[in-house]
Amino acid sequence: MPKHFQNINPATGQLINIVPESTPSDLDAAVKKAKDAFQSWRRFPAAKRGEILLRSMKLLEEHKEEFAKEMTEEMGKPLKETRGDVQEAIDTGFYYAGEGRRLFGQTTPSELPDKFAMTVRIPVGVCGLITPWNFPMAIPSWKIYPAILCGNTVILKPSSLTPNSAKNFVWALEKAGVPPGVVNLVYGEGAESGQWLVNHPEISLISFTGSSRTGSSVGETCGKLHKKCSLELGGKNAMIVMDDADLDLALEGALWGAFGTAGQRCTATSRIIVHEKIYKKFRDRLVERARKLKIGNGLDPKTEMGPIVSETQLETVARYVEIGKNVDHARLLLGGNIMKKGAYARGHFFEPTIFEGTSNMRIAQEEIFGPVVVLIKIKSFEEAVSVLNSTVYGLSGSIYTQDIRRVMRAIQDMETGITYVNAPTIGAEVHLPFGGVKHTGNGHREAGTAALDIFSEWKAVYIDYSGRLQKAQIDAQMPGRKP
Ligand code: TXE
Repeated sequence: MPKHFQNINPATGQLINIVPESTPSDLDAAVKKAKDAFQSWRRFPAAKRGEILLRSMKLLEEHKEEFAKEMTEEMGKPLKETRGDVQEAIDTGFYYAGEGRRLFGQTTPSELPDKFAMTVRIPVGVCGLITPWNFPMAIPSWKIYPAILCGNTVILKPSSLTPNSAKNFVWALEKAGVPPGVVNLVYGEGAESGQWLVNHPEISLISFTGSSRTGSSVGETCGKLHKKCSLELGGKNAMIVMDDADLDLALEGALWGAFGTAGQRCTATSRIIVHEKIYKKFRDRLVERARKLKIGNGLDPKTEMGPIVSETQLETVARYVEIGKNVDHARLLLGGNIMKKGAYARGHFFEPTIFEGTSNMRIAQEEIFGPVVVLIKIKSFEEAVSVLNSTVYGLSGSIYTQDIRRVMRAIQDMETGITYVNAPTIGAEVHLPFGGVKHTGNGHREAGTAALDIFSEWKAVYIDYSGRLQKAQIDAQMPGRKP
């Protein structure tokens, strides 16, 4: 009897379904299918691949409501957010479908006469895609769509916490006409099946989104095995609120950035850096608003913040709150507790939590991934940017100000892959590059044309039509060069 794992609703504790864990021989069979399919898929015209993507995206549109509901059930975030998650997959499909008629390379003059030079993109091969639970359809779509558009075949291993959303997405691809073997789905716990993908000799590329700790071990193995590897890891994203900010706007941004998806976004706002002149006013209003957030089952349309995805994740959040109180000695302004009463008893709910602290505290340095935010008071713009840059992460940052000089300097000086002005740290769009600097990744970017650089290799092509041997760099017959 193969091993199984349970898919549990984090709002109710109810069992949704039981999922068989892929065995090593299932995984081997998936790689073999992907390898065989690669030979024909890479020759299939990119524009035609794009047409299949378009059909799949239309199927997602047709099933949006149903897929969003299933996602809320297994992941917990409110329906309006899971609709957004499916929408992001739809937008990604639409974007890369068009890319099938571009996939531009460059043409460039040769240094020699009667010679033509250009670049073309070629696929990498079989790609292993490892995805987390916080965007159960959007993140697989960010990886699968550009990967297969470029002519690769893939094996997706989604988080064991959100298997159904991955299944729904792959269903749409298959129904739209993606040939067998091009997209393969395996299920399992990360440490086993994820590791297995990373180590498999026939898998040429690993694209991973998840924790920094797992990401660095994935990167290390890929380095040893000479695999192409893209990593999208953690964040400790900060919002700066300057003394000239529109406070109502900043307040709305702070609430959405910190407590949207119960803080379980890689771009979630987990530090708010506030100028001393408006600090007290902003702090008091934030606490008052956060206290009123409606917490509950994401299927209830009134819910503003859903549960934490799993018991393990809930324990991590609670542990960090203890660190905040007892190790960092930060001042707890709101929340800090697991919600255990009444309707919350069977789910994994945590109160919206606000600390007042300083930049060096552990709760202001380490990724918590829950509804916990730290307020930090600063005296100047320079200090604000220096605090924002003071963590090992560099995913997203934002600034609220009316001063164009500060805006331009923030764009220049924030050590982040994404910078928002007068908007919270969340809200990426699919046609712009997504990813971060420092420990947030390893230099790659997802989404937009940047993802094509992950999922294809550049080939330089030289076509010599001179009819004689021409030697680059050393050919004395080259115009203008001395013998
Ligand atoms: O992540 P993991 P978890 C951060 C966040 C969160 C923490 C833990 O701080 O609290 O990570 O979450 C697979 N080899 N983020 O435990 O373990 C795993 O099955 C190969 C930030 O969920 O990194 C899943 O499919 N694969 C992040 C995926 O990796 C392995 C989103 C992520 O799991 C593996 C999620 C291994 N050894 C968590 N171990 C973001 N950047 O948005 C696990 N996996």
